[in-house]
Amino acid sequence: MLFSWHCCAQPLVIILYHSLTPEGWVVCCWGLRLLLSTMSEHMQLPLALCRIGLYTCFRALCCKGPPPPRPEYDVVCIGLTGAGKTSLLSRLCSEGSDGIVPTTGFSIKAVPFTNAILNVKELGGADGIKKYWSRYYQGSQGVIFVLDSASSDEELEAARNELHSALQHPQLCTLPFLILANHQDKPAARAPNQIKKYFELEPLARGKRWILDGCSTDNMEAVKESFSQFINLLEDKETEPPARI
Ligand SMILES: Nc1nc2c(ncn2[C@@H]2O[C@H](COP(=O)(O)OP(=O)(O)OP(=O)(O)O)[C@@H](O)[C@H]2O)c(=O)[nH]1
Ligand SMILES: [Mg+2]
Repeated sequence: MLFSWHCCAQPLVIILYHSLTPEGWVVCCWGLRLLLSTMSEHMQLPLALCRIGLYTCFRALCCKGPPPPRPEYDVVCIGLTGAGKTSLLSRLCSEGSDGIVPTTGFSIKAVPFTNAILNVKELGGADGIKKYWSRYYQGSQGVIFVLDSASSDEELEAARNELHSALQHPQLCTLPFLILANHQDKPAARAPNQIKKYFELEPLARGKRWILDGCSTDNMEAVKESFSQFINLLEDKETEPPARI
């Protein structure tokens, strides 16, 4: 190939150089220009496609905008002292559970989930604090009620009364409820179905958005699943699906 180019083209150029008149050179240049423009016309479509492809790749790699913001919901978390509110919320925030002390007053945590962020206001459950719960209900979009499924009958009765008050409170009665029957890892724990019966939730639950799930700090995957269903209820807003207890 190289040999034939040297053999044929080089002498041709030399002959042309020596023999062509100025007019001949003009004709040669014109022919070359025509050849190049014809080539560039044929190349325009593939070049345009390449440009579009490169631009799309560049956009995909470099100009990826921020993900859409997750919706945030303000929810209140109540339940008797020792029910496990702080423990569950701390674990959901990937914080250690060492050194958890009873909540005095209230504490607020932003708990992140894949599709939403819950701004949870936990109200301490000690006797001296419970009476002020209702002062912190305003602005809530949902309620988390945590109870100790292994507590004494007397404590369970107290939890039942608190839940009933919350369900009937004017600022909470229309909101979705997530009821967590915690401490399920303990041998004395009552099953979620027993609690549902004992708490007489069916008559109050009709037509409302409720979830009652058993849980424990030992199985946070199940807790996350309960929260994910609770978030679905929060997202549904006024389109109330049937109660799930
Ligand atoms: N075995 C067991 N212990 C738990 C569970 N959840 C919480 N606890 C323990 O129960 C105790 C009280 O937990 P907290 O998270 O402080 O309870 P709380 O509801 O926040 O209590 P207040 O802040 O006083 O209203 C702690 O010693 C926890 O380790 C659980 O699911 N199983
Ligand atoms: Mg607490």
